[in-house]
Amino acid sequence: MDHQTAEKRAAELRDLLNYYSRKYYVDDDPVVEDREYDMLQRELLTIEETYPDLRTPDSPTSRVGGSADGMFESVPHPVRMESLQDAFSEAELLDFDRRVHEAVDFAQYVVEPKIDGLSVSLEYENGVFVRGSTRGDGDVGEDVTANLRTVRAIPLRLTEALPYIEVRGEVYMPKQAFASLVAAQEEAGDKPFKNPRNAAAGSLRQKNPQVTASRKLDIFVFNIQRVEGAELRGHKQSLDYLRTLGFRTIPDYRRADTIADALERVREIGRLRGTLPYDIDGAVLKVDDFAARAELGSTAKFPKWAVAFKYPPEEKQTVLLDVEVAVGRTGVLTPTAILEPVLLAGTTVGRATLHNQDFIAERDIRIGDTVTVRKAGDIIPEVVKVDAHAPDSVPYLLPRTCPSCGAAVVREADEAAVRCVNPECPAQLLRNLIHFCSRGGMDMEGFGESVLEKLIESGFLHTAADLFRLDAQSIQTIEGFREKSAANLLEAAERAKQNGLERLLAALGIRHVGEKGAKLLASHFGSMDAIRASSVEEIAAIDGFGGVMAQSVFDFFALPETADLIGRLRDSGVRMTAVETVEDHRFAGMTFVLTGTLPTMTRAEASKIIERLGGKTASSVSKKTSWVLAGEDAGSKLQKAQTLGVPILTEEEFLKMCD
Ligand code: 0OX
Repeated sequence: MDHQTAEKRAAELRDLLNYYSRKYYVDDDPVVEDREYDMLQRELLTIEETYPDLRTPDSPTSRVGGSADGMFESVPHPVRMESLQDAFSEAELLDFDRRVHEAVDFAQYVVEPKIDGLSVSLEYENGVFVRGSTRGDGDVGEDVTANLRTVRAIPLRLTEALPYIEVRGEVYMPKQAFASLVAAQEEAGDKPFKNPRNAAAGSLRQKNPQVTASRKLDIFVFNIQRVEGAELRGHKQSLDYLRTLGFRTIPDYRRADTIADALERVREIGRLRGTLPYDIDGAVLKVDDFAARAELGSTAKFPKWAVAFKYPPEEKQTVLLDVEVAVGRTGVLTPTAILEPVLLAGTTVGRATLHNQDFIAERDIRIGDTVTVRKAGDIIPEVVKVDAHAPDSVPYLLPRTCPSCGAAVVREADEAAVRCVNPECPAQLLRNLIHFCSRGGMDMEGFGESVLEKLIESGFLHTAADLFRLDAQSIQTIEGFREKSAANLLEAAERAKQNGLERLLAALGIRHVGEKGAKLLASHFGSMDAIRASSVEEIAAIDGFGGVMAQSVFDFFALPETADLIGRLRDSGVRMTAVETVEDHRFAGMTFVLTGTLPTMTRAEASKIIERLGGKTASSVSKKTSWVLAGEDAGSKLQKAQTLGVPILTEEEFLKMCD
């Protein structure tokens, strides 16, 4: 890879990894599998090793663990808590073995499971537990002694009054405890933890130790960081010793004399993975002999005497009990597999997407089949393959009629999807109206799915235009609606009439046209009539519009149903022209990036001002950025702006520019 390509890719990887880790640590909403994250991180590391000048202070590779946010005291780790280098294939384990044997003549390994929890250090003085801390960045962690005391498996007094010992272990939440916790959180209407590791981390970082105590955390200890009063020569020996001291040690550690034995053991742990009562995400190979370890030493990040083999995402076998077919907003029939529930990657899975008819046909998925399921991105379950057909089963075909309205469905030549094209199909109408009223559309508060469903059922809504013709009396015939709640709905509808062209276009749900497309159309044409009178070429000429989008807009407006709907909306008093937002054009052609917390306004408010003055906002800093508007705690974007020489504004300076 040449320098220029590497630079571009490194920037991409940094943005991506920062986004993923923010979703994971801050939003508690992981969006990719850990494996994917690890692989991307490794790609970035390789680039940075090849081109050290591309290393930036904000690189996700410069941080190995979570960050301390002041809730707990900092604890420096006298012995660094190193992390493990990852291997994703057996070939990489063979490479590891080769490197080990280049450095030392003789090496035996210990293989142990890699527990998916969080690493902690436990310190004992004269055999008494005195301090427990999180790993943090490996050098400094957080003092969570009070919370760790509540973990029953942590001995508060050892069987021997050693002057000093510091051990390292993995705190985790057993799958069963996780399932009960999630059930309780759902019951209470709280946002449930995504996986046992998040749950363990969240439970350990509690202000109130009683909360931690209620969470049924457990621990496996796997290393002696430092000891006074004992002489140990190898890993296996030290794990045996830890046991005699009263620690719950990492389960099933075994010695492997050769790399072949070690690989066999790694495979075996992989096979056992689904049956274990806790989550593991890999197996660890460690050189047993401490003298050999000392000879091998460490890199800046990892010990050279250990490696973690990461297993691919967990898969499980189950039975496909039924196929449920739903009708989406565009009339597409979407099949979902109803499964015999299985525990997969920490959660119980009872449904999985089947995508479309082609997906089903390619795998010949039939009702009653034994199938293998996996979580794509460890989040959305998916049927991977059929393991055995049910006796007397027949290939599954999506229904030929719409499950909602009974009209015949069609399949267009170049599409995988089967659609109901009946414009009056209630399922489609419901999906359409949900979108129409949503935040991204007309933003009509109160018009959620269940309200719309009831209004459709009662026969008050046949098209979106009917939303603006509702009256208090009809609404009140619906259960749960009184004078006040009916008035609120009417008020929301009344307000929405003045939204303007941009929102209306976004609400109409034209294929390939989202909020951004709607904005471009509205500011280019200014009125619904102007759009309807335009040709495909005119639409395609809008900066930011592609041919497919333009054709889709044109086709939408050519439909007689569209003309009819627009006419009805207009008659209902819905505004059909753009709300003029650009007051002057002083920021025309300029792109702003906003970062950090501004003193007096939100970033959304600042964005509105920029747009009103003809400017644009972007989410990442590049050479093309005109200005970076930075508030307090601005992070990597500010650094990037400084590196690239992009001018930086305070809110005060910005407001001066806007008068
Ligand atoms: C685990 C685990 C983590 C000791 C020196 C480098 C890494 N999650 O189960 N870490 C280690 O080893 C440390 N072993 C483990 N089993």
